[in-house]
Amino acid sequence: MHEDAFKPLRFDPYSDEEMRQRAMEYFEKMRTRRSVREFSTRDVPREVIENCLRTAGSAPSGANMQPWHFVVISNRELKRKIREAAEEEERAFYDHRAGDEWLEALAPLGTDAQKPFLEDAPWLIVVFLKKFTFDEQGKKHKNYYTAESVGIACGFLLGALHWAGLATLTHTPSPMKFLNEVLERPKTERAYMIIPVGYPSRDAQVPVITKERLGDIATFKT
Ligand code: IYR
Repeated sequence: MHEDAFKPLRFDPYSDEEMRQRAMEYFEKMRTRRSVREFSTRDVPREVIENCLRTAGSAPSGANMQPWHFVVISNRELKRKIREAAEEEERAFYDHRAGDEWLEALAPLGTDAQKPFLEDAPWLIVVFLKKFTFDEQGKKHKNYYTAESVGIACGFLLGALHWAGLATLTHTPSPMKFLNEVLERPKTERAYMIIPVGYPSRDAQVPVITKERLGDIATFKT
């Protein structure tokens, strides 16, 4: 993975006017994304998922180690197994693992231990974080800023899927160790999140939430 060579950067700036327009358009698109928990079983072409994963794979990462692996599942039996194992963890979470404060914070989302979307969504993308990379000689290399890198790749992926017109959820049953077993991934990888992908069911509902305003999330020093 040694890339010591350099090449000129191709960079074609837009005019200020185009840039203003594009920034606004992107915001208007991305602000319509919602986490969906009620999925239709309608199929999504594999090629669309593949290209969104290519976008995820283009994300920046610590020392360009690309410390991610995506397991992409449409197999019914695997989805059923994942749902079963996830619901078992979630029952423990909602019964006793989560404190009252956490449950209170979740109450407006209306979530519970039932996770039908893990079977209904046509695709599940399970994102793994690689603490180490093995080179061609089998030598183990430590990866850097893995959590940040995988988070960025997931952001790229969620953006790409939304742009393509698909619904997603960021699902993190805890703990997610069972995914290494079910999906036969090595111990050096840690399941980071499950992203169900597909169409919302016809009658899907989402909680009414608000996002903070720019002045509350950003401070400008000019
Ligand atoms: N993993 C649980 C609980 C949960 C936790 C957070 I933080 C959320 O934003 C949503 C849910 C579940 O999926 O139900």
